[in-house]
Amino acid sequence: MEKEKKQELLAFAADIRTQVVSMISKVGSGHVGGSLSAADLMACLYGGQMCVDPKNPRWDGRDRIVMSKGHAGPVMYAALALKGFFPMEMLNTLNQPPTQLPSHTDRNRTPGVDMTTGSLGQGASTAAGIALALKLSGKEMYTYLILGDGECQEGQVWEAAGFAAAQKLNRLIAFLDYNGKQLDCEIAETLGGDPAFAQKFAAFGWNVIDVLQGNDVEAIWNAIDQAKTYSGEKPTMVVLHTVKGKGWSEAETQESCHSMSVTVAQAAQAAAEFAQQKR
Ligand SMILES: Cc1ncc(C[n+]2csc(CCOP(=O)(O)OP(=O)(O)O)c2C)c(N)n1
Ligand SMILES: [Mg+2]
Repeated sequence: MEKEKKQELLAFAADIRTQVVSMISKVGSGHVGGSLSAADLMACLYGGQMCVDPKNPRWDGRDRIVMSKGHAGPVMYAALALKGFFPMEMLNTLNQPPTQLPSHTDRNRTPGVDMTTGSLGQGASTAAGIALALKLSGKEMYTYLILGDGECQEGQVWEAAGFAAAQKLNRLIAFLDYNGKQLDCEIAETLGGDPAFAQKFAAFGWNVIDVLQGNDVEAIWNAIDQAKTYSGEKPTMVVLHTVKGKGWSEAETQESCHSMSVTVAQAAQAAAEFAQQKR
């Protein structure tokens, strides 16, 4: 990756993180952890990998995106606002009715959001449906799906995984935000050890790319390139080994940063930390 491109993505990821914590501080609390763990992925998707038009969010030729872990709405809103889908000031309205930015992503409210999510597991099925519809129409666009690791305890994820493989949805590119934590405990605790996500998706007939540095923009970018150059018929799962709350020491070190209260003063302190991460 060119040095300038990496620099640009690092800056974008830091700006996304700054906006996530800032918007949550305006409402007082929210889903910090799972938003920050996915910030680098958002930077890569909206920083060039995904084909979208901020001035025409429903453009038919766009790639589609389903944030199945819908509670991470803030990280998507930050990326969308920074890309110009809507004014930055709108971020201050997060989760305060009649906002266009509900805590969980909603396709009927927010420009750039393709699917309503929040009930974990459902986005896997809707993304498979979107990818199938595009394929049946002979269209070349990609469908991107973002899943949580706790979310993968929903049986629906595996129903969709089998369906997507059976339908040969090779333009469905999914990401598993494997941050090791769910709402109130560790994944290993719930599943009794190593959940072996890469092996499980491979067994369900997916092309799997395991990214050990799941918060490294260059590693994520390269994985997406690899997914796009894959010429087989399988859907692709990119397993991103991430850190919940990544980038903000206060969140990373909390016992649970899944949903946490954030003051305006804390947001300013977090912004200073993120500013250091721009290079
Ligand atoms: C069907 C369903 N059950 C429970 C919840 C409540 N819930 C919201 S987030 C969450 C934990 C999700 O953990 P994970 O998928 O690992 O997300 P992340 O760590 O990325 O925040 C739970 C249980 C929900 N939204 N939907
Ligand atoms: Mg998790």
